[in-house]
Amino acid sequence: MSLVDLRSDTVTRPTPSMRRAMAEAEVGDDVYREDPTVNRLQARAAEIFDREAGLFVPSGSMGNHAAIKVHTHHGQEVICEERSHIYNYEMATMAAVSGCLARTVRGEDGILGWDDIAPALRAMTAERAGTGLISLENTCNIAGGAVTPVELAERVCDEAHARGVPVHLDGARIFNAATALGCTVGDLTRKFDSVMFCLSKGLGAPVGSVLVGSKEFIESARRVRKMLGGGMRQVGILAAAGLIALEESPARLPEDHENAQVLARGLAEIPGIRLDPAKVRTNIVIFDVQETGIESFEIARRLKEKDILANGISPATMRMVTHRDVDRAGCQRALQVMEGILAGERTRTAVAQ
Ligand code: TLP
Repeated sequence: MSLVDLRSDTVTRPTPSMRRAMAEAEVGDDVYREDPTVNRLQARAAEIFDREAGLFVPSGSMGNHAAIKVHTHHGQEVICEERSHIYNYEMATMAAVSGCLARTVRGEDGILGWDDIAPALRAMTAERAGTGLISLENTCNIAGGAVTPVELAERVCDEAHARGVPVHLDGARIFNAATALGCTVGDLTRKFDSVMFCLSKGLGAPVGSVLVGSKEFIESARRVRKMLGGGMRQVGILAAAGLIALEESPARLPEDHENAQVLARGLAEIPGIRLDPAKVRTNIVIFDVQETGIESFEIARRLKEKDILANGISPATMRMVTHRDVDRAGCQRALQVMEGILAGERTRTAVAQ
């Protein structure tokens, strides 16, 4: 039986049409801006997001780093959600590369509104370097793919701009957010100063992310990309897959969201697992396993023995992510295996008592 890989939506393999486009891609040296396929991808991304320019970057992390570096200067603070990717999973780059301090704030379900952010703002004074940037994440990964609504994001941008503070969006999964809200990514991101979105998550490309913003911002981000070692050469072979991901994949995201619902409803019925399926609106399911009596990492190990891959994200919580390479039957099999493992554990503990 084949492996059901629910560790992340980053695990998808390129489709036959992506591989064909990669093989046939027209290429040039992108550091000289001469790769026609990269140029097409950047222009198309800018058009979809209604921005002046786009920049192809090797990873979401590099897109976020470039944005933070351009928007801030050393010693400033970056306001972000406590569970955000830029704070927890990017090798402290905001400190190491941009010299910034994260000022974290907890938002209900990972969603930051202006009322959460306002108390964390710091003006520049004799003792304080001040807030250089606010960064939102939509969907919020570790809060279970939570979706920030348009009005909430726009108010954050308006209030921040009124105070001269730029706002960046880590939109690694912004197409999932737009799918859940039934709007376009343009509608959802119009007021942000910069947006990073990933081609290599729900959209299924093998590599790459795009940063979009004003011409001036993208020019600066291009220099930071080079500084970080992200100046690539005949990279049209990757951009070609990215273009297909961008054009074809958003339409199939509802399927991933429905599969995540199937997982969420099934998991919620298993004794010891806690989650609210109503809160699962996109492709990420985060659940609490504390009452099962087994740590998440051990559950992940036992799942793997049965060809189901999922990640523990803390001893008490696990994550399952749906994507193009896992279907409904795979999700159902994951549920059966999970049920079996936990039922076996309950019997074992009952016998031992
Ligand atoms: N997320 C990965 C892991 O790093 C946790 C995953 O499997 O979900 N922003 C957000 C919200 C992300 O979830 C990720 C990756 C990134 C940025 C970084 O993207 P990459 O991995 O391309 O650097």
